[in-house]
Amino acid sequence: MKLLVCIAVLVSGNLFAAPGLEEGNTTTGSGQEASFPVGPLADGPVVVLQQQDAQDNLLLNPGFENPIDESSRWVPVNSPPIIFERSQVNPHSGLWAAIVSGRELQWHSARYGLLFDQQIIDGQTYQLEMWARTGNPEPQTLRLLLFINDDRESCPATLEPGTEWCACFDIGNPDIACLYGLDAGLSDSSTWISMGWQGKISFDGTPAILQIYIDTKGGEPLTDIYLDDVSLVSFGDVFDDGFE
Ligand SMILES: [Ca+2]
Repeated sequence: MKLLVCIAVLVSGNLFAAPGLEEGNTTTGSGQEASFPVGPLADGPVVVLQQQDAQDNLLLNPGFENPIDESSRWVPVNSPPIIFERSQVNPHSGLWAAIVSGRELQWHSARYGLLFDQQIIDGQTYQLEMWARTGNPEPQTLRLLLFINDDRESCPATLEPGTEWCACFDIGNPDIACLYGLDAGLSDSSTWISMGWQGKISFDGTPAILQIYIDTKGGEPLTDIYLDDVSLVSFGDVFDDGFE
C-alpha cells in the first residue's frame, strides 16, 4: 500500500510540472451565476475528519496582516474595475482584512490561485474556510466557490459530499470550466460569517485554473466584499489511513 500511495503522489505531482498553468486568466464575461444551470444536490455521507489529522494552513498571508504584493496568490478578477486591497475597517482579526471593491458583475471578486504553489494533489481531501462580510447594511448572501478549469466539460454525476451545486460554462476559445458552490451564508457590513467546506478535490486531466473565491448571490446592489482569516488544510488521502 505504501508503494501505491507513493506512485499516486508522484503521478499527481506531475500534474503541476506542465507549462502554462497560469492562474487568473479568467477575465471572461460569461461567468454570471444568473444564467447557470444548477446541478443536483449532493446527498452522500459526510466524512467527519479529526482536526489533529490536519496539517498547517497552506495559504499565504491568510489574515492579510502583511501587504498584498507581487508574492500574493490573490488575483482580482476583473481588474479594472475590481480593486483588491487591504483595509483596516472592521477586520475579523488582527489589524487588517482585505476588501474587493468596484464590482460591476456578480462574479467580480478576488480569487486565490491554488496552482501557484503546487499544493493540491489530485484526489486528496482538503478543508477550506473563509471569513467574509459584505459592505452594505442590508443582509446579502455570500457564496464560497471553487473554480476548476480542467478537461471536464460537464458537472460530475455525483458531487463531492458537502458541495451544494455545480455549473459548467464556456469561458471562451472555446473552453469549458466548472464552478462548484461549496457554502453560502447571509452577511451584512457588521456581520462576519465563516464559510467552509471539506472534501476531495479531483481533476479530469491537468487543471489550467484552480481557484477559490467568494462572490455574492443575486445581482444589485453589488456590494463590496471583505475577506479575512482564510485557511486551507490538507487531510491527505484519508481513505488510506489505517491500511498501511
Ligand atoms: Ca486580519
